[in-house]
Amino acid sequence: MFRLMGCVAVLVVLNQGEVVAASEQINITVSGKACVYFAGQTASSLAGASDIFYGDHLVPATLPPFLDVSEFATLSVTASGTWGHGSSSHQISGPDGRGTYEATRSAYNYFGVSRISNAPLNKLLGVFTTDEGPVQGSPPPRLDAVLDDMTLPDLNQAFSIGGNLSNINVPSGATILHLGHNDAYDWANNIGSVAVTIEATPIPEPSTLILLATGAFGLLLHGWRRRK
Ligand SMILES: [Ca+2]
Repeated sequence: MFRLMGCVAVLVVLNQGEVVAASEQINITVSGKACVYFAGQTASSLAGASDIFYGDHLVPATLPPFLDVSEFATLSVTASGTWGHGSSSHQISGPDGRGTYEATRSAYNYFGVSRISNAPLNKLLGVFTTDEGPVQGSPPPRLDAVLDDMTLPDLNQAFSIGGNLSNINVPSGATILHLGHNDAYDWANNIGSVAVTIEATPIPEPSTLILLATGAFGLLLHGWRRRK
């Protein structure tokens, strides 16, 4: 009888182990016009603003596409396609970007997302936020795409993704990932788009953990009965 219970427990462990490991695939199209520094804004956030770097550019097309990450622990991203600037032949590249590093204008600090350092023009970027969005005027410290680990961004820090980045840690409290295109300013004249695929690994649920613990206990009991 105890041996039978042990076997049942093993089956529970295997079954629940599959649930924990199962990832979810999400596909999302990111326009070349998408700006991660506009995460959490609306097209009317700056109606009438006079700053030349963003006053005319916070429009529906430049708001970054986003996805709900509240249920996920890690994300692995791949992306393909081309995007660029202004016309069909101007500064085109894939999501890994091109040329030298492109620094976004400091005026974008206004929105509360810290600007990535040392990422090439056109690189695919992301930023994690809460549902409330970033705090205007208070961006966190900037990440450096060369020196810092891009799989460990904090809330409201733009980070560099490119065409392939695995096991990005969803920071504590994050509910949304926003995606966009690295540019200095003026996202509104950009062209093209990138197709992004995200393999998202769920956060283990407490009920799953309890079942795993129950299964482990069953294994121990099974071993103990066998030795006895
Ligand atoms: Ca541009």
